Parts: sequence; C-alpha cells; structure tokens
Amino acid sequence: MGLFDIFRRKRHQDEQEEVKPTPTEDPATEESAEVDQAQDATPTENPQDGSAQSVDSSKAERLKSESAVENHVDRSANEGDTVVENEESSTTTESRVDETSSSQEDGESITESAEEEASSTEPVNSASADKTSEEKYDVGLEKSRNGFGARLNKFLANFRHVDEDFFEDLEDLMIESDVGYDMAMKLSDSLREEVKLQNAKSKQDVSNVIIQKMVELYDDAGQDEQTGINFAQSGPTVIMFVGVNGAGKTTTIGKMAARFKNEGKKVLLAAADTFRAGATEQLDVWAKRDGVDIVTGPENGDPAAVVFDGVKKAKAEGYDVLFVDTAGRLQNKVNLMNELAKMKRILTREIPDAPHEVLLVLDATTGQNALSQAKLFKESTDVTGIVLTKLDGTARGGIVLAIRNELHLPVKFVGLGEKVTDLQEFDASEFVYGLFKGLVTTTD
Ligand SMILES: Nc1nc2c(ncn2[C@@H]2O[C@H](COP(=O)(O)OP(=O)(O)O)[C@@H](O)[C@H]2O)c(=O)[nH]1
Ligand SMILES: [Mg+2]
Repeated sequence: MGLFDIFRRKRHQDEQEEVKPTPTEDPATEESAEVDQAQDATPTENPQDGSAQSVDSSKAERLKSESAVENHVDRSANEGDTVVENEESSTTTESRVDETSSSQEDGESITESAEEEASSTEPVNSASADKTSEEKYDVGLEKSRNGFGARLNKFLANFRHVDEDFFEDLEDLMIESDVGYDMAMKLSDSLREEVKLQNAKSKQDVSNVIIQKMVELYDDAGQDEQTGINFAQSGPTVIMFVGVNGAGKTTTIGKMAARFKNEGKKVLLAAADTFRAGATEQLDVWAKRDGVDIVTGPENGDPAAVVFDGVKKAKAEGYDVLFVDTAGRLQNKVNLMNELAKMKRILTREIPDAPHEVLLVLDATTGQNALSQAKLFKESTDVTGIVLTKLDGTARGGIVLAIRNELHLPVKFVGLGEKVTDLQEFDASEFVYGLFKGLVTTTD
C-alpha cells in the first residue's frame, strides 16, 4: 500500500472521529470568516453559508500570528556556505530569527547557550513520555503545518483557475517551504497532467491532487530506503555522529543513548569532540543523566585517541552500542574531513564492519543550508543516514522531502523537541500525516 493510501485511510478515520464544532451562526467579521476559510480545507462553495467551516477562531488566530512569525524569520543568508562557515548559523531557531549568519560574531555565546539549554533538558520519563509517537509527530510538526500547510491552504483559497500562473505561484511556494527546486519542478510537472486527468476543479479537488502527488513523489524517491539502525551481527554496534556545530549531535546522542539503555542495551559514549570547549562536559552530563559509561580525552587532545580507547573498551567489556561524538569544526574543512576519516579507519581496524552507521545530524531550521552541508559531508564521508533535529522549530517541514529527493539518504531519526523522549524514529506516514492532514478531506 502506498504512502498516500495510508494517509487517506488515517484521514478518513480521523474525520469519522472528529466532533465538528457547531458552526458559529453569527458570521462574525469578514476577517475571521476569511481566516477560517484559509484554515479549513473543506470546500466552501458558498462562502456566505458558514456550514462548511469547522475551525474555531482561537486556532485561526494562532495560525495567523504563526504565519506572520514565519514570514519574519530570516532565510539562511548564505546558501553556498562551506561546512566551516555554517557553524555560526546553526543556532537555535529563536536566535536565528532576524539574524543573518554573518552578523553572528560571538560564537562562544552560542556555544554556552546551547550547552545551557542541553543541560536544562528534561531527563527521561518526563510528562511527554506518555505521548504516543503519533502525538509527538502531531505536536512536533505543528509549526510546519501552520506554516507550510496554511500557506498552501491560503494559496488554494485564492486561486481562480488552474493556469500557468497557478503553477508558477505553486512552485514558488514549494521552494520557499524548503521542498527544494528539483522537487518543486517535478511536482508541478506531474500536477499539470494529473489535474487534467482527474478533472480537478474545486479547491478541494486541486488540494487533494497536490497532496497526493507530493506524497507519491516522496514515496517513490524513498523506495529502497532503510530507516532502521543497522545493528552489528555480533559485538558492539558503532554509531558515529557527524555534522556542524550546533546541529544537535551531542543532544541526539544523549537522547538515543537513553532510548537504547531503556531497551536493555549496554551503552558507551566516546567524547571525540575534543576541539570545542565544553563539548566533553556536555556529553558527560548526558552520560550521567542516562546512567551510561563514557570515554573522554583531554581538551584539544587527539580525538582519534578517544575513539581508539572507546572501541577497545567497547570490545573488551561487551558493550552493545558505542556512540562516537565528533567535532563540528576544526581549523578548516579539510582538517575536519581528514579527522573523520582517521576515526573511521581506527574503528574499522578494531571492528571490520564498523562504523555500522555514520549519522549526519542536520538542523531543520537551517533549511537549504542544511542541504548544502549534507552534500559536503556526503562527498567526504560515507554517511549512512540523517538525523533531522529541531523539526519542531521550523515552519518549513518541506526539508524532509528535499533530503529524500536530492540526497538519497534516509532520514533515520527526527528531533521533535528538546526532551529526551522527543527523538523519534522517522516514520514517513506519521510525517506526511502530521504535515498535511488539514489539507485533505476524504469525504466527497
Ligand atoms: N527544539 C529542539 N532543540 C534541539 C533539538 N535537538 C537539539 N536541540 C538543541 O540544539 C542545541 C545544540 O545542540 P548540540 O547537541 O549541542 O549540538 P552539536 O554541536 O551538534 O553537538 C541545544 O540547545 C539542543 O538542546 C530538537 O530536536 N529540537
Ligand atoms: Mg556537540
């Protein structure tokens, strides 16, 4: 069964369960009626008749303000940045707002605030631990749904004819939502055919066709993807984490270690980011919090030596998983890539099929920048998968589509929040559902 069929089925079930709030008899102000319409994908053949509206106005208000915020967020200034230069732009969403990467001079303050945040992160068994994976996706993708989704909705609410302008505007919208140029073009090409074929005319028909095509293109691009972790047949599984500073490597290791430990695995961490001040301590905080062991080295010491100690210990003491944290930058890009290659060689010498995974950690809030980083890392390291962090912090969840389409690397985990339990295995159907559910109705 294709991804879109799963999507439709889920949507249908939800629609059956949804208790639609009674439509406000009072047509209220022009404005709120308009917002309702933009939010709700239900076709309003007769806009004077409020019967098709089903969204309460508080949600609409929030939607309005969030999309305003979204428009305000500065797009990553330097699309062609190199790995090393990108470091400055990889901060939290909040600090990215209204800031171009080049204006960020003070790298240290970013480091500190990132670490503060990491250490203030709730430990395991926080309240959100009770949430199902579906709920986590739902909450974590709220911003994207209200950004990307609502823009699409507004666009559809305003269109008159499916003509050339329509496709051009749609392409722009897709590109601005980080879907990627290539994907946007593929989508509009296949839509031209499909809209004709399905004789889609109403807003809802066209909306359904767009989402269907987007999901299908996404589904097709990921046919052979392996999203699970590749565990060793026997002996320790070695998972190496790479990515620019601030992307979320250390935090992801902390979260993933907690998860594996809870599954009963014996976990060891290797703090091979000896370059960045405080990086070892940050990982150590996680080790203590998770109750797992850690191997460290001196600051500015040889990271490969830490890897060596780690893999020796993992083998000798029967660990199930070894996580290797690495530096996001060294003196320059070449050094960084050489260092990563050296670590890999050491691992392979000790365990021939190690590293079993090289996970590239990307910050979803950096959009196209994350994509260009990924291309650089991919060129010099055998990346086996992506961890896409801070999806909760972006209104442009389209990045997931671009990753699959342009990088052909599986997204294996996603970060949907800062809590230890907010790291989730990537689930394509939960993802597309969380993103687009408001835009499709299955009832004709
Ligand atoms: N909201 C949110 N914040 C995250 C997520 N993952 C990481 N972060 C934050 O991103 C910041 C940088 O993370 P860190 O692990 O230090 O990045 P590193 O330099 O790649 O090791 C920290 O403040 C983390 O709490 C996520 O999925 N959602
Ligand atoms: Mg780190």
